[in-house]
Amino acid sequence: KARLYSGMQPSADSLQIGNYIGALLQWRDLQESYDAFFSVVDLHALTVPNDPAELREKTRRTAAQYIAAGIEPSKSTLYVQSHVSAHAELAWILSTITGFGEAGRMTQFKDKSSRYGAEASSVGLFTYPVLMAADILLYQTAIVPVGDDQKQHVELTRDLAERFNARYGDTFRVPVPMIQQDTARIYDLQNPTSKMSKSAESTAGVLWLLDDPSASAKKIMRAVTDSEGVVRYDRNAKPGVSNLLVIYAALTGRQIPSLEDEYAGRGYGDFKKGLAEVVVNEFGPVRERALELLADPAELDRVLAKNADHAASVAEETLSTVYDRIGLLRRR
Ligand code: AQP
Repeated sequence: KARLYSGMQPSADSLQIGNYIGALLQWRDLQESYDAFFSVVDLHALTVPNDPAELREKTRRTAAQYIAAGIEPSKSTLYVQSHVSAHAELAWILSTITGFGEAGRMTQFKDKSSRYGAEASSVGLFTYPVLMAADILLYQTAIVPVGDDQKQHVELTRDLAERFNARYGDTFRVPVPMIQQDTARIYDLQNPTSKMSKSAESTAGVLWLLDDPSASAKKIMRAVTDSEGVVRYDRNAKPGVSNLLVIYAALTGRQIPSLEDEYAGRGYGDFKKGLAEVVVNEFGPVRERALELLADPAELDRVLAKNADHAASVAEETLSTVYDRIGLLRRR
């Protein structure tokens, strides 16, 4: 089976529905046909300020939500990034072959650093894509499922792999991004032209996986729409309604035209009620399972440790080859 790698940052207590539809649902299917590695990328989360106790809690919660959403730790390698020290080690090596200008062209850094200001932005935020390249290359990954916004980082990963291979001999597999379709992208319910995000400034338009079902239903009922009153998909003219249609279709496996037919001649109220029911039914069991897993943190930690052992054994093999190729003297 070909290798696949993906991860998510533990940047909130709960994942949001965009993470669920855009990542977890796809990962769940992909784990059947790939040798999949799914990481909770806690080292990446350190690139913005964090409270230590909260970070630990968010890391466990993120892992629990992976499992609750159907990632099976007996089938996929589900682990915490910092449990495998090779990530940080390879990131250092790769940073020495990354150009300063090259890293400076990453648009995510430009966006985030302008949000925090140059003085408040860390060097870690700048080298974030290099750590991501290490994550991917350590596992000789063939496929990287990511959102459109991460495409540039995977391109950099490919460039670094090719550069290293050319300089030191064939070492890394050059990975290919698997870009999620536009219909897998979910927007903020209150601001339907910007991507729904765990770290959004206002959470009024964010649907949390672990929220109380009635809170999610309320947010859907209050979602921004338009004055046309017709349930139809038009991403430009009707971003709010289109976003709700995409969520509805993704969670039910139905096609958008069939939903448009079902709600033809009915108001947005009916449509939102229908969607709220779908979301509550989908999230209910996921939430319950996640809370169950979190009630026994020792068992969850045991599962994560076992998976980290497997990840480490694969990663260390790559790292060891890298150290040899670049001429580090091995300790005897
Ligand atoms: N709105 C979204 N629609 C579809 N997919 C999404 N993803 C995130 N938001 C949406 C996918 O979820 C995974 C999470 O990646 P991440 O945790 O590294 O961070 P992100 O992409 O930046 O996600 P967030 O929720 O917006 O987190 P913060 O606020 O921490 O930056 C990725 O596969 C992403 O495509």
